[in-house]
Amino acid sequence: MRSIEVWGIGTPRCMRVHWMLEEFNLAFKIHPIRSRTGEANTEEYRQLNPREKIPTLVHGSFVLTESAAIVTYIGDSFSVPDTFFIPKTAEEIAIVAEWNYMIMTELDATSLYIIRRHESLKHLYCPAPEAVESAKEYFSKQIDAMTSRVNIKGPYLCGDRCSSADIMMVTTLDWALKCGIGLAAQWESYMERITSRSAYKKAFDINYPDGMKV
Ligand SMILES: N[C@@H](CCC(=O)N[C@@H](CS)C(=O)NCC(=O)O)C(=O)O
Repeated sequence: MRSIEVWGIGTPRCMRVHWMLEEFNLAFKIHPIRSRTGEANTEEYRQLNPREKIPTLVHGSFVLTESAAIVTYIGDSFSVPDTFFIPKTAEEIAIVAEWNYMIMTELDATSLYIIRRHESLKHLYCPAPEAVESAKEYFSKQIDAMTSRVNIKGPYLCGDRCSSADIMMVTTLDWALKCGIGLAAQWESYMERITSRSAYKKAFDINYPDGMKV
C-alpha cells in the first residue's frame, strides 16, 4: 500500500487535509512544519512544493499541493465511508465544485488571505487598513448571500452526509471567526453541528496542538 504523508500543520488550509484523512480513517505520517518558520523554505521541501507553501500531500510517489485539490483527491482515491458523500453525477459534482470554488476564490483568496496579508502579516506585505476593512465587508456579503442555502438540503451543504464542501466551508468559517467576522445564526448552528464530528475534533488536535491562531 502506498504511504500517505502530510506536510504542514497550524493553518486552516492544512486542517482541511488532516480532517479529510480522518474522515476516511486513513493512517498518515505528519511532517509538522509551519508557515513562516523557515521550515517550508528548505531544498527538501521545495522539491515537493516549489512555492514553499503548506499543505502538501505525498501519496507514494504522487505529490499534490493546494488544499482543495488534495481534499478532492482523497475523496476520489480511497474507499468512501458510509458517513461521507462523494458526488457521482455531473450535477452532484458541479454543486460540490460550486461550493468549493466559491469558498476558495471568494472567501479564502479574495477575503481572508487579504486580511491576513495586510493585518497580521503587514510587516511583510505592507499595512492596508482600508483593504482589510473592505475584505471583511466582502466576506460578509458573500457568506450572507449564501445563508438561504444552508440547512436546506439537510444538515450538510450537499444533503444528509458530510462532503468536501463542508470541510472547505467549516475550516474557512473557523478562520473568519478568528478574524472577528460575525456569522448569521444559521451558519453558527451549522458550524456547531459539523464541528461535533469526531474526525473534525481529531484533526483539530493534530493541526492546532497549541490552539488555533491566525
Ligand atoms: N491556495 C493554497 C494556499 C496555501 C498557502 O498560502 N499556505 C500558507 C499557510 S496557510 C503558506 O504556506 N504561507 C507561506 C508563504 O506564503 O510563504 C492552499 O489552499 O493550499
